Amino acid sequence: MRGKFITFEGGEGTGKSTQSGLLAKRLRGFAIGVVQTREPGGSLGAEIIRHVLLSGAAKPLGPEAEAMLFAAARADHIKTTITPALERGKWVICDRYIDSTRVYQGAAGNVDPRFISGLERLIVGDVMPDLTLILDIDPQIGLARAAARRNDASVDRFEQEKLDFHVKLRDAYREIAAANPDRCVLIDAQGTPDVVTTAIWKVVEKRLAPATAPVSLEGAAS
Ligand code: Z5A
Repeated sequence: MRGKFITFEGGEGTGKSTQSGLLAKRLRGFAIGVVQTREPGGSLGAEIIRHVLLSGAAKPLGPEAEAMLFAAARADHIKTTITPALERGKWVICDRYIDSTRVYQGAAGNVDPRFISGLERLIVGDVMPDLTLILDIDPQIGLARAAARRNDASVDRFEQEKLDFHVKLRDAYREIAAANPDRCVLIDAQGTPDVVTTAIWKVVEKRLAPATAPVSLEGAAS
């Protein structure tokens, strides 16, 4: 039986990585096999492309080219990580996926939505998330969290963008949540990590019923 596919989305510092890890741990407690992954990245080829994108090396090529590079990374990630895991009955938790392209390259980067949806049709097909948790936060708080975590390390390609770019991201994520209520749930990410974890768990329990999932024969730790 195919596993479930959960994606986390949101702007900078919303707590996606923190909450992905906590959800993976909780699901493993139900003997569900979980693969925790991220985009861009999550496979050998995609991690190479991640470096090109986040270093800013591809920025001069323009947002369409960046969208194609994110799509190329996604193609490898789907083929080598996501699909095989789902077919083995694992639950896949992915930090960012298609909505990041829609929002960063589309809404904030002004790439034509037809271009984005064309790439999506070609690359993603029916490998769509069962549930997308969109962590929502005032961008100033998110950027401050990301800066505090980074300490003195240099900012990446997208963290360098100005505040109005991050406000556009938030608005676009909210629009996606409103337009796709069957797949997406907006989560208030401003509370403490515990409060956010509780809100997420309520949604996962209600929508995906992990307590009734088949026990993984391959072991829950993988
Ligand atoms: N991108 C794109 O443009 N197009 C695409 O198609 C895809 C991606 C797939 C990937 O960056 C970049 O690629 C991303 C979009 C673009 N833009 N940027 N920059 P990344 O993978 O390096 O990082 P990220 O995805 O943006 O994550 P993040 O912003 O760095 O963080 P986060 O995962 O959302 O949050 P976190 O690491 O869990 O938490 C951040 C800090 O806050 C940390 O110190 C936590 O301990 C703290 N934290 C977490 N939760 C809380 C709460 N609730 N309260 C207080 N503090 C908290």
